[in-house]
Amino acid sequence: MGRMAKERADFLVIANRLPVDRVVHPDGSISWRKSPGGLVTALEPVMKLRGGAWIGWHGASDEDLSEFEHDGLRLVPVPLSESEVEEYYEGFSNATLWPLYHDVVVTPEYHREWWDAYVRVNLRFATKAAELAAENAVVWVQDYQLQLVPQMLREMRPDLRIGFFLHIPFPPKELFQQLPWRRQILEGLLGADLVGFQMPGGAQNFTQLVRQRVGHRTARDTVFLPDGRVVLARAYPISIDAAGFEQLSRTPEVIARAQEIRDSLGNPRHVMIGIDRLDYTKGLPQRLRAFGELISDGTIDVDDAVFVQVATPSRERVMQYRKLRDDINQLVGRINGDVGRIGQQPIQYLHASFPREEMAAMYRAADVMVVTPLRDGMNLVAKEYVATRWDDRGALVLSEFAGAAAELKQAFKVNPHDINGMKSVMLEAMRSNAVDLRKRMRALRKQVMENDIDKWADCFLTDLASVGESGQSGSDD
Ligand code: GDG
Repeated sequence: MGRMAKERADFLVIANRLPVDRVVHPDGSISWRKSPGGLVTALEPVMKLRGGAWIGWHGASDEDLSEFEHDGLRLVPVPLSESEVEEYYEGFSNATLWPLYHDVVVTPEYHREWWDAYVRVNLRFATKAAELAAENAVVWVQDYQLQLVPQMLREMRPDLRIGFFLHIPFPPKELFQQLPWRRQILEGLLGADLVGFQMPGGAQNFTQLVRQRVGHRTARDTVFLPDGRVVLARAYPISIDAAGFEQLSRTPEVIARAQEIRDSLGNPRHVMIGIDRLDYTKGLPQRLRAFGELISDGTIDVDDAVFVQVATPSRERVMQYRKLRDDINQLVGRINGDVGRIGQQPIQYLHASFPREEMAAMYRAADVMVVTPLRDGMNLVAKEYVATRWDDRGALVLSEFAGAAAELKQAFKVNPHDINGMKSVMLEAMRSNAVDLRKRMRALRKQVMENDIDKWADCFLTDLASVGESGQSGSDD
């Protein structure tokens, strides 16, 4: 085989970001570090297992890098200009689509220049993939930033098998229809052979919109295109490398560090922990208010409980995220000021990101893990917590509005909009007896350990390989 042919890939993942962040050391040298966030957590083990190449932006603007290897992964950077970062990434992706797809938790902004940049950048990703993909390769496009890529790529390379997976919720039609470019997005996604969603509801929203807005015939999870091609729309609830996470949490270093964390908190009766990207979808203010009120109204004593909230810095140049950061600072300051005592800050707030080992130690240190998004595609933090509880101890408080709630049935469920409800469920989780907690945790662990990320990828890729084969053409709904 010639050199060119060898460089082409049979399996390609395309995501907005490469799975690494650049670190500049004091001596000026640079290295790359795995970046936090759900998509990376999920796909990194898949890529390590299957090989192939990962196409994505490397995180800095106005810089054209050639491909490189990191930790066994073949990484292919796509450049973005400063204005594209503003208009395609911070603008259309994170100030239009992100809030629209998360139930308009904040108001989405619609700007035509942002859309133009979104089209331009999607075309750049598609072109790069078209160059790199071997004949008949499998290309797996990821997430809301790249919804036009499937169609663009199919036009350039009809030989490819194209899958798409949306990591965030796909909204109901009442919301999606706000989008001035709704039809283009639907048609963009229909370029894929298989469109994957976290939840069955997302897949149904999509096929319904395709029927109504694009006018294609659909039957259950199948869309029939006029040219005879079929597209499947199905749910694949994403997961984690559950065994790997459990293994990490069993190491003597992590176990010792978990104890050290509890000691440094003064060994209170209840250690509650929240870990999230600092995002307005994650319901941080609501849970901190609920916890603060439990102390201020005397239900729990400030000596008995500590809430550690880790908020990983995220999208810091987007206005809504800066505002959220200020709001949380203020809220934490107010609660600690109102109910704290000397040496007793009931909320320990950390605006920082941590290595995986430290995350595992925090999960091990938490009696109660509090996960209360207002809307979340899945939520991997909830699953990671469960994976580290190999002694069947600990309690998970989980929002009904996280995709994970459908699978993690034995969690303590909350409606994050209902502060009183949240207070009583948090209290129930704190006060439950060991037998009840163990029963719940066993069931949660069975679910998470049996449905890991390998299974998720296998299901998706097996279905992707078989789209269009006989047996899938159903009748009209
Ligand atoms: C999107 C969807 C969906 C966080 N801080 C640090 C860190 N993390 C890791 C966690 C976890 C991941 O980031 C966060 O994943 P989530 O699923 O909770 O949330 P999103 O980032 O919003 O992910 C979500 C996901 O995609 C996958 O499809 O579940 O619904 O919104 O793995 O551990 N990791 C490290 N340091 C940190 O400080 N090392």
